[in-house]
Amino acid sequence: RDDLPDIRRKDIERHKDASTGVWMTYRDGVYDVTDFVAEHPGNKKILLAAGGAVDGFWDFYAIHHTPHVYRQLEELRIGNLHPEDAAQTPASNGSSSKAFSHEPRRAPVLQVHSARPFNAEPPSELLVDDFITPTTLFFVRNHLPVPAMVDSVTVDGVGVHRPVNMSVSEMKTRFEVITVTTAMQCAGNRRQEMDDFRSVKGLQWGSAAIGNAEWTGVRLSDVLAYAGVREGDIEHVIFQGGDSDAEGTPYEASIPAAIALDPHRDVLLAFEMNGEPLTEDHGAPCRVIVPGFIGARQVKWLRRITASRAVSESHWQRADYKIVPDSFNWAHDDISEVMPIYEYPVQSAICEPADGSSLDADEDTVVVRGYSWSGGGRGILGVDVSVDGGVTWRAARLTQTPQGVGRQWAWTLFDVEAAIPSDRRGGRLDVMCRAVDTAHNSQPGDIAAIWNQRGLLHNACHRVTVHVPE
Ligand code: HEM
Ligand code: MTE
Ligand code: MO
Repeated sequence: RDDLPDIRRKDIERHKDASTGVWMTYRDGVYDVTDFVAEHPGNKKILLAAGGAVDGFWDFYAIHHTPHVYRQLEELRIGNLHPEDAAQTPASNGSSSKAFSHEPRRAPVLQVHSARPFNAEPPSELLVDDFITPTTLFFVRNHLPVPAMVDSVTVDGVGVHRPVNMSVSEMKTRFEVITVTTAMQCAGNRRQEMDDFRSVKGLQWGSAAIGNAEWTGVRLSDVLAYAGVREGDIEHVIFQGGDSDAEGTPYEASIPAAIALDPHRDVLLAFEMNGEPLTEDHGAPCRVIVPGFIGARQVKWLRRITASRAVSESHWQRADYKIVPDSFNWAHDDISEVMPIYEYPVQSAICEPADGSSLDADEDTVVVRGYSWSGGGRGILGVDVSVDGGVTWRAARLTQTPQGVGRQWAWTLFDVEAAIPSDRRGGRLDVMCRAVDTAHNSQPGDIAAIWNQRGLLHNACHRVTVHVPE
């Protein structure tokens, strides 16, 4: 960046607020983040680094160490840190090694989007080999470092007559233990495709930030009834995780009380995944499972359940996991007024063939396989597949397990074998899929209609291109 001026540290220190503009450094770059502050996905935390270096903060908030964030940062560059000052800036404050001391071993097969905190998804071709996703292949989405294990969950808040503080073994003896098969999908699944269309802010998830598992635990509705909580007294139930940020603020999310108290919604305090105790990455020893909701509400490392009249105060409930349209102005509009996302809409994606792959020369058909799912317990009625870019469609064969009306929590896998049109030899096939759920909702045809600033709920028709040999 030879074209940019050298700037002294003492000049940068004078730019700490809106009146002077907000400047920060990263390594030897100087950035003017004045306009970016309001729309920063991590909220006002960014101001902790106002007039100084972000390097030490990013040791802990290491989610920033991605090419995607570096690219956004470079767009804000105004200069280079003067070489004499650069020599004196400590590169790191070492806070990361302590915070990340509980990270478990992970399967090498996962494709890592952020190493600290750990965020990774399996290769999508492997995702649909099994109806039940093996735990080692299940995507991991951690906002914060994995916490030390603590085996105790408390229940408190409005209307709680009998405060509860129990371990997993006490849960098992006091309440009925049930197993529910449900898919879980991150609201950021398929964000990368939306980013390709037009830039969005967030981790660049492919289409495998989803999995389908068997979760064993006790009903939240039983636990709340035991504590004395009654419908009518409260509006929301807040879940607090054991993981917390650099200032000690824990991960938290909430769900509407009507969902939490309804036994038919199968909301669980789960301690097993696929018949084994929860692993560290998936929330050991106990997490919340809210079938049909986005992953963000399904709090891992559960420590505390609070019956409440209001939604959780957390950043992830109030300022993130919301659909922020193009027209939203971060400086003037109030993000806390925007409806939080709970249920996921209808989704499907092709896992095989992989995008950009080549078919075998001697094949005259192509096998297309993938997953489909809808939130809110809506099942999948059908999945149509096109191999000619959406001109003609055929129904795929479905693999699903019946779970009852309004409780179709598990995903539906699909497959179809289609003839390769002879005019495609030596060219490309444009493969698409489109699911319809039991409420007859279908997926939008194009990304433009649903594009949003944080790249959430990307459920437009999935499309892959494959090469056909001569
Ligand atoms: C989240 C960019 C500075 C704290 C994010 C995300 C982006 C971003 C793109 C979204 C990540 C995701 O959801 O996947 C930037 C840029 C910065 C900056 C371009 C330029 C200076 C900072 C600083 C701090 C900070 C200095 C702290 C002192 C956070 C936090 C989150 C976040 C706490 C939320 C993480 C989460 O949801 O788990 N930032 N950031 N950021 N950022 Fe920054
Ligand atoms: N719970 C806590 N305590 N901390 C987190 O960072 N991430 C949430 C949710 N629960 C998270 C959490 C998000 S955004 C998702 S998508 C799911 O966990 C992912 O669950 P998994 O990592 O078991 O796949
Ligand atoms: Mo998520």
